[in-house]
Amino acid sequence: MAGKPKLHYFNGRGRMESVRWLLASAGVEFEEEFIETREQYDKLLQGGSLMFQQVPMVEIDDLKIVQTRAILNYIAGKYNLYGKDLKDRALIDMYVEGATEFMALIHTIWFLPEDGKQKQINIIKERALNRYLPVYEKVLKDHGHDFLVGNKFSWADVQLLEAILMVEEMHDDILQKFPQLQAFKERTSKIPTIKKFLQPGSQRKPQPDKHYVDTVKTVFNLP
Ligand code: IBG
Repeated sequence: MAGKPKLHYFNGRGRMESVRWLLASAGVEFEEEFIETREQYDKLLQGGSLMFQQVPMVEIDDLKIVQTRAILNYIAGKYNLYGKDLKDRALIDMYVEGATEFMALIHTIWFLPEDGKQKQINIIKERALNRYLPVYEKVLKDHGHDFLVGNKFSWADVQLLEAILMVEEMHDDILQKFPQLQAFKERTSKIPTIKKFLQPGSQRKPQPDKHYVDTVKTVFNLP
């Protein structure tokens, strides 16, 4: 039997956090190898397993997969979280991309100077209220199902819950005018695998702190 998937990334959210969410939601145990120093990163580069000289990289089923989207596609397909047919997949892809795009607005914030940070926090609120959250609210309201696609729990639900919890960390009342999303959050947070992931001590990463930001900057020689 193949061993547990092994995740190569920093000890922080970044581009790997959605991979952790998806594996955990699927009930898959995984190991993590954290990059803490430039030497470690150089070793990975020299080993030839980073196809585009980038992380995330995930070892799974004798593959070394890079490119976040490829990693997530593989996991979603393997664990039956990617719909029943191409039409479901098209919907899942759209909802996932929307949530990913929205979370990207949040990911960058930790690397901004203080004055840029507040501006970005305001942009995030505006985009959440006027662009992203209304989409998911409407989808759930229109079809009346518990999950976004095909009346079945999928990768799209995982990605949306991750995005909701992330934006709530900076705007805790953001769901006030979105009753469907409030109910969705309650419901999906109770799914046993997700409930476990949301508990303290899981492999879910906290909001980025100074150590994480400094590590990323040092490893990538960023100013
Ligand atoms: N298209 C790739 C993917 O989706 O996986 C991009 C991967 C990528 O940009 N990786 C960065 C990297 O390895 C680290 S994540 N850069 C080194 C290089 O030489 O390009 C960067 C990131 C963080 C936090 I940290 C939030 C978002 C991105």
